Amino acid sequence: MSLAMEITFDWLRSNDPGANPFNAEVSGGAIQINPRPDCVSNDMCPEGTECKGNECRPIIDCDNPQSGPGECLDDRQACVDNQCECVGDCNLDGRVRANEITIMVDIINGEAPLSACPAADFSGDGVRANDITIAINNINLGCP
Ligand SMILES: [Ca+2]
Repeated sequence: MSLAMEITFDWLRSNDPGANPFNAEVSGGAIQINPRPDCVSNDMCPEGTECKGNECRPIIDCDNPQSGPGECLDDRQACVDNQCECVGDCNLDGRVRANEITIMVDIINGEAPLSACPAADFSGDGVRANDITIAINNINLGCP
């Protein structure tokens, strides 16, 4: 018995952006996952991607600060200025570092404004402990 399955790239893109966080290609009935291209600047990246954390990552638009969970990747991006950004990446350089966790804790404690780390708030409900958990995941897994 054989099982055939067809998934088109467009379907992956349009219905579930989280399903295609990598550089995926569909050909000959197989999905091939390619590493993202390395880069040091945006002009090295294909259309629709930008250089962040030394790799070309997809640019994903989003509607408002509450839309990170529905419109961005892997439940690990926040919507900042209508673009999906890695939760906890305060300086938007594509990586979360320990000092950025400290900034998030300062925001929770009221010792820093949200503007110190706009990507701290995953779901637009204020910075909370669950946002710290996501940011630590982004340290461990790398930004989506
Ligand atoms: Ca960062």
